[in-house]
Amino acid sequence: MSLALKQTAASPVPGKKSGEIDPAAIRKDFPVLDRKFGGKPIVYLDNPATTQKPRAVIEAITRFYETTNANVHRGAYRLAEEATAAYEGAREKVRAFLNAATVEEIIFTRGTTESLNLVAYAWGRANVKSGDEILLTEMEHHSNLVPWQILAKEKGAALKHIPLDPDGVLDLAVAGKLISDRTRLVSVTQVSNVLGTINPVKDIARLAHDAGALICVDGAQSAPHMAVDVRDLDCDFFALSGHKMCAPTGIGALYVRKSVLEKMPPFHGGGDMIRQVFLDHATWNDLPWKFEAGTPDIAGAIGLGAAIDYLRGIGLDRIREHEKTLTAYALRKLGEIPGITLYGPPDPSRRGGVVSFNVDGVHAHDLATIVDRECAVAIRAGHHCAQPLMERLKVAATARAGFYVYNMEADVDRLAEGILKAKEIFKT
Ligand code: 7TS
Repeated sequence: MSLALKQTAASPVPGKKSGEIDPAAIRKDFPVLDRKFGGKPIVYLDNPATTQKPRAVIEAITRFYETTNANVHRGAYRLAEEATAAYEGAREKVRAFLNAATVEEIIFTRGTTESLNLVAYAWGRANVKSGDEILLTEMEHHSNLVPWQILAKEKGAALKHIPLDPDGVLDLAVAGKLISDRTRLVSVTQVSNVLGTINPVKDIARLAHDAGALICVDGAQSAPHMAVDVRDLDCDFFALSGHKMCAPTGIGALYVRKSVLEKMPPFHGGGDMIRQVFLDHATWNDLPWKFEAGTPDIAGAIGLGAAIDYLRGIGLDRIREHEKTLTAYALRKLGEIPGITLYGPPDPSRRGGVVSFNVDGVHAHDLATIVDRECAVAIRAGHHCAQPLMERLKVAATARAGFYVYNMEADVDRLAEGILKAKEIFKT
């Protein structure tokens, strides 16, 4: 039975916070999902790359430009005061979304990549020295690998990596051995964008802190899909991208524990991040603005605030449950296809809504092209910006489907149909 049909008199409407969500109703909130290709409504499964935007977010951005547009933190006039209040209001929404203690701990960035680079540059340059170690994992996205490689090279520090077991789960026994008094930072993704693995960040944070190291969490694939509580996780840094959680591209956030942030030098220099500037030196603005040089993406931040309202309106726990059910269905349904290899933990409760796969005799890129052309299904194929993980899996590429609030079992069925079509074309 498709999830869309599970809506009964007792079932909640999308805005209510208990029970199953109704993806067919939610789908109507997303104008782009009205698009048809070859007469078929698009099935959008490239959500780990970026999600679609609900009308509420699009309208919040339009409303800002139509009614409130002005630069922030500088105007004496009412329009600018309103723009500043809307921008800072969005920061409060991010704080509440992550359950951070104070808005001083929330820095707006362009996304996860910039957030992690901020940590590597501002915190890393001040705190990592020759002989120190940074501990990562074998499943990281390039944006949680390359900034640390640059830092380690500059400082003469060493990088270590927590290995994966054959199911694509981090080996914590080895992690415990890799952490030492030389470890300055452990930086790990909460959910893998390829394997879907949910990592035990809280346990890793404890290991890191016990060794006197800090922990940085790449939340690009977790924050959109499950409730995140940075205080419960006890992490020092948490990075997210707005565009993967219904907000526009170009906006994201970085949470930094206040006691850590207070000791960090700035990232970028320029307007807004200063208190006073002299010809030869400057003093810094209060937190968090010390870390936000120049005119920020004001409309983007407001869009992110609207996206958070939208997601919290549905309920993050319900989103997680929906994706767990859908992932279990996808693992079953796709698993029936002869010649398919599914990657990541077999247990759906240990993974987010991401399913990577390969089919014998069909290259992942051909699969992605055929499921689109034949069935209007949008999936990604490639290395997913995780080349070391591809190396570990001994593949050049995978095809990947990733689910969100508007996906349903019928979408998985259409994907399976497309894969069978590809097998037919390639005669495998
Ligand atoms: N970390 C993880 C785990 C990611 O999945 C991504 C993007 C990033 C960081 C970078 O995010 P950005 O918003 O700064 O680009 N992942 C993907 C993906 O899987 N396909 O396209 C982008």
